[in-house]
Amino acid sequence: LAIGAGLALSAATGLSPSAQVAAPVAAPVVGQDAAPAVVVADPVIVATYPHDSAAFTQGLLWHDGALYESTGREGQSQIRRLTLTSGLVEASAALPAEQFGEGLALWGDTLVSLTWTDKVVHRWDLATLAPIDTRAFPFEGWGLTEDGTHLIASDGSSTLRFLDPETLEVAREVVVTLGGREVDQLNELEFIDGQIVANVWHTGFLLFIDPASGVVRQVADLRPLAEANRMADPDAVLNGIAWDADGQRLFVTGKLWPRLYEIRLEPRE
Ligand code: DDQ
Ligand code: CA
Repeated sequence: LAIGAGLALSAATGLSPSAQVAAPVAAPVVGQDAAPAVVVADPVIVATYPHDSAAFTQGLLWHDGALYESTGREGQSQIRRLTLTSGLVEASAALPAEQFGEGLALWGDTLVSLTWTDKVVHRWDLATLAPIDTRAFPFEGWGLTEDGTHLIASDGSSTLRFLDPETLEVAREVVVTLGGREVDQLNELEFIDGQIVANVWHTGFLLFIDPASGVVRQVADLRPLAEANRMADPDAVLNGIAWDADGQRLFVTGKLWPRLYEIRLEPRE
């Protein structure tokens, strides 16, 4: 039984989910003794950078001194290389106009990108962004990342799929739970220090997920950033997590947000 992300978040953390999502108070769950503790963390802004406020951000990653971003919406879906400090698009490639771009991951010297409901996955040359090939994919595409062995994909449900990077076959699946309840609407992903980090669609929360069990160990409350970037367009939500492993820098942004942040997380007292 998948219940709303908001319910699971509020039950497990005592946090109301979001200004944008109703905050029902979940009934106490019986037999929660086994439910693991969830750490709540708050962001400290280390740096603020410009971000293209026309970019409907669907995927974000850092590699070798640059940000790579995939954008969505039909007719506006692109793969982009960005300069961090200026936010400028240094190179870009367009998806077919009828397609809706989604998650983005790096595999070798290729970028792999999902589409929402177009049932295809694209590969792009990392250096030139030239298209390499397009393969069939049976699932909705939301977020994408990789753990060095598999691609990891979300589809808006509580299930994450580990995919063979060459064949796209499903090697295994994990169901994400928070305080013993399934949490769905998992969207953009990033693999950070052995954990899968996901933002939950239409909330200001990041979940830090144990890839073996699906259990959420930490929730980062980025609602202040979401609030600071709230637009008239209700689709302008937190979406975009990138990790610079060498520099140990965490970047976040959102769809249509004019800003991209480097943040550090501090456990709440
Ligand atoms: N997703 O990225 C969460 C998978 C989809 C976002 C879609 C938001 C705009 C939907 C507009 C749909 C019009 C048919
Ligand atoms: Ca990412």
